[in-house]
Amino acid sequence: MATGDGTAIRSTCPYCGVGCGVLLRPDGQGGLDVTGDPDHPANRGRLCSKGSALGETLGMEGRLLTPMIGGQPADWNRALDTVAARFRDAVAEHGPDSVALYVSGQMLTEDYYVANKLAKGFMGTANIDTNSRLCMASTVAGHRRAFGTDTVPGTYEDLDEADLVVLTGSNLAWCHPVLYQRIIAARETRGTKIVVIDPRRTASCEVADLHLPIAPGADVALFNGLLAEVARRGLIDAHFARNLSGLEDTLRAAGADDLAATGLGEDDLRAFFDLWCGTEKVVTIFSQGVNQSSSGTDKVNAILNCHLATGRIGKPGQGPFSVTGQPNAMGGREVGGLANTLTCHLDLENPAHRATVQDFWDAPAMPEAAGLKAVDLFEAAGDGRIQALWIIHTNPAVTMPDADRVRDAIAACDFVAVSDVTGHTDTARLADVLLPAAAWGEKSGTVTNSDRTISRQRAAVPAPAGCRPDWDMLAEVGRRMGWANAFAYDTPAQIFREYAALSGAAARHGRDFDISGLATLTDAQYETLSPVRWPVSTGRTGGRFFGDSRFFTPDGRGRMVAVSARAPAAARDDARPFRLNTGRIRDQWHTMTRTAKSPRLSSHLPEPFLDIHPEDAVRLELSEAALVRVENARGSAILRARVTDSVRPGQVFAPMHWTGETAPSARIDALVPPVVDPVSGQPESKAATVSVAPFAAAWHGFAVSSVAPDPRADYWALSRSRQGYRLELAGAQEPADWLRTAADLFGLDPDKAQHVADPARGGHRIAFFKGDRLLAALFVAREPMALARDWLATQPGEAAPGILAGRAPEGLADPGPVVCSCFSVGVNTIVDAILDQRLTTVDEIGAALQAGTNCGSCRSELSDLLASQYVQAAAE
Ligand SMILES: Nc1nc2c(c(=O)[nH]1)N[C@H]1C(S)=C(S)[C@@H](COP(=O)(O)OP(=O)(O)OC[C@H]3O[C@@H](n4cnc5c(=O)[nH]c(N)nc54)[C@H](O)[C@@H]3O)O[C@H]1N2
Ligand SMILES: Nc1nc2c(c(=O)[nH]1)N[C@H]1C(S)=C(S)[C@@H](COP(=O)(O)OP(=O)(O)OC[C@H]3O[C@@H](n4cnc5c(=O)[nH]c(N)nc54)[C@H](O)[C@@H]3O)O[C@H]1N2
Ligand code: SF4
Ligand SMILES: [Mo]
Repeated sequence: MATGDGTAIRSTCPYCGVGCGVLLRPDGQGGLDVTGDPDHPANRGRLCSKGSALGETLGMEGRLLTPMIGGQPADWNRALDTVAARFRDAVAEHGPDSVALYVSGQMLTEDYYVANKLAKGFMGTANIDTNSRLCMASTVAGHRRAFGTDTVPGTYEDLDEADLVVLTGSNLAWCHPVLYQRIIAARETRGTKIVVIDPRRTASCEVADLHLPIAPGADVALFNGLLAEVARRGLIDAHFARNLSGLEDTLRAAGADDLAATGLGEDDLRAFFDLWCGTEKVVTIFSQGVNQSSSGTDKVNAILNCHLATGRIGKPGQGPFSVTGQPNAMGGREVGGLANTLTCHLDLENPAHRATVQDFWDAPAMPEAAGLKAVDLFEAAGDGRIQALWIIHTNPAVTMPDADRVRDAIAACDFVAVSDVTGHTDTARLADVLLPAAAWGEKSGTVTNSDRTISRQRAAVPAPAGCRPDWDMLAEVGRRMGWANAFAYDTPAQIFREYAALSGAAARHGRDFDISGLATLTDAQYETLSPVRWPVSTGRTGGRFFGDSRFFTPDGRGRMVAVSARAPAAARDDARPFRLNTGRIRDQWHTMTRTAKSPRLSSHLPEPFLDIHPEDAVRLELSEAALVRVENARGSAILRARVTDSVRPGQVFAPMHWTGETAPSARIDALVPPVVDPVSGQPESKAATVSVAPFAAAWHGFAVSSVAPDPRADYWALSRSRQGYRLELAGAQEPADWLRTAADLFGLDPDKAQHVADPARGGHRIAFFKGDRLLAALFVAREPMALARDWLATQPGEAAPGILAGRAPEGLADPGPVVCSCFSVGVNTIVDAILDQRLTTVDEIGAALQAGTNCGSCRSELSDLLASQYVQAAAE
């Protein structure tokens, strides 16, 4: 839909589950200008650093533009026929459970609906699972246990209206930045208190009134302790509790748990209990620190128990709030995209529910039991039980636990099709058939965000000739497998109408998900559909659930679930003394296939790292900026150590983003064991155990280049810069000939290079020029080097006579790593301004440098800089 001025198209950001509205304006060069949509209820015009940089990620570089079969370009007909034939043959020879789909919470609802209909209704297998298994499965299971359905009770307005917001297992400041900004705004107007429960001190702690550095995995113990305290203080809502089952048992179990497991001090616990018990309007936000755990479902129920017992649910400013990660994680749950769910929040195991769906689809076959969940699914792909696998919109060779084994399993599987926008992923490189997908900005459909708001994604530029939307490929394969009528879709609007109509039929079973009010949208109405919160039926639109204490369980009562704390599955011991926590950084999205294209986003944290406590660093004798080897029985990684007291002694943290394409030694899921929660099947991605030791590097290198380098070294990490690429390198053995090595690295002529060597210190500085313009430069030393990296990264393409000095010429400062991505303001620039202009607040920094004045994602880092000892000391 175009906006009032007729030039912008309204759409939704393709990253996180906040679901911010964006305005897209073609920039006249094939790209798009992307700004926040002031009219979207999720963001009211705001965007975070990732949303603001969308325009930089849409170029054709790296795009997959034609189908490939066995590594050779092929036409669409052959590619789709091949997929259909391989699936048909496998089903015919080995039965429906010999095939599987592995899909994604980033697919549009229309894509997801068709995938699920194809697998469950027509191929006849429930072997369709999604990366939401790694993300939301524990919440889904917890909601279903407590409410009878997977229902998010509240809305974003609750965040504006709460007096206390508890973030547990959520780094909202970096992962849902626009929601975080909403809470900060509420804090400014109504004084909302913020509590963060996280083993690490994260950016979200910056403005928190209280940070509880909980022992990894101990959320059940903490919320059980809270529930016992609620009971002790007489805060059980007796009226509400009449409609709850299991209260007594749950209170007993809660009372029996030991708060010592939380590792928290008396004062912290008391402060938290006082705040929670003393504040009626409390929202408890939870995310992956809760879900990605071998007790994830119990953690979810421990949180829900506290809200149910106090009746603080489904009322303005009150409720448990699971924030969804991916843009359509919620939509995927609605269509029943998991191996153990059925569409429209119906139950796969319920015969009446199945019959409704089967009749509606006129489906030949419906599985009666859950299919293989992600971890089991890839195991089956590796051992021959799955003969044909289709992976869509996800990169499991990187993001699944035990990732090296998953990579082997994909390689071993008889037939693997992969649909992606690029062929350069660890997963796509293993595909037998590669299907080029139309990307965000080129395709249309709907997504549902964390608060049940359905928004349109709209095409603003045409897809490249060789690319097709995911729903279209799925429907093509459905038709080619013999189900011409069931998959006769020409537009996403048709699919959406069918789905909305099915939700009406499903609602007859007394379920929550009903969007039948949208079943008769015309194409034109679908085109102009404004964001709308479900349910959308004749009975009601939007709103909250459960404030009236009516639930979707068979007896209509909410269920308190008795839970007891369990430690993470992997135990620490002398061989693996560190607990490895993993997660996200502010400016990268998962496996970086899109965000890493943006130089701005790439310069925030350009290298994979391991956060480790100073005491541990001393014990391990880690030197400044050392590389470390992190290891366990599953795998091994080499990462840059960052010594910081944001993690506790004995705990380390590494980001999940780096891959075979960007830093092959930093595939962190190679170290995550495939241990899952027994109820949800969600892997424990945050509590592996590992050893950490210095990596004995004989040399360290740093390179900048305008041509794509081809690194071969024990350690390397590649990122984009405005002028091309920057690269960190290290190796255990020094090559014999550095000039040759540099020439091979860049694919350039060694005769055209300048080479300065310092044999005593193992130093080499090698630069390649074309005319007087720098093409590439490599700096090598025995120790990690202090170079003006961010300035050097600006030099390729420039006349750079003094480049080999490795530092910016007099008068030209090195800006340092980018802190504010929106205005590209580096840390050195900020520190200089703080000192020179005696700035004391984040707003003053904004006034001086613009930093932090657009999306606000960096404000917590700015206040960190203001408080940093270095700046304090220099100012004195
Ligand atoms: N920048 C950025 N934003 C994103 C994404 C991205 O890739 N990049 N991905 C999106 C997706 S799909 C998701 S699912 C969300 C995830 O959003 P979050 O869940 O907020 O992100 P994570 O960094 O995975 O983990 C959150 C925190 O859990 C903490 N934690 C670890 N163990 C425990 C524990 O036992 N208890 C508690 N209480 N906390 C623990 C970690 O230290 C970490 O700070 O982010 C979404 N937003
Ligand atoms: N250790 C550890 N592991 C984790 C996590 C963690 O916290 N720690 N978090 C887990 C969580 S919560 C999640 S959600 C997963 C995410 O993990 P993944 O989903 O595997 O990661 P992405 O990089 O988002 O993969 C999306 C893929 O889709 C491609 N793509 C982009 N647009 C399109 C399109 O329009 N169509 C198609 N067909 N493809 C497209 C991208 O190029 C990319 O290859 O990782 C999980 N793994
Ligand atoms: S918070 Fe950022 S990443 Fe998430 S939807 Fe909004 S702009 Fe996109
Ligand atoms: Mo996620």
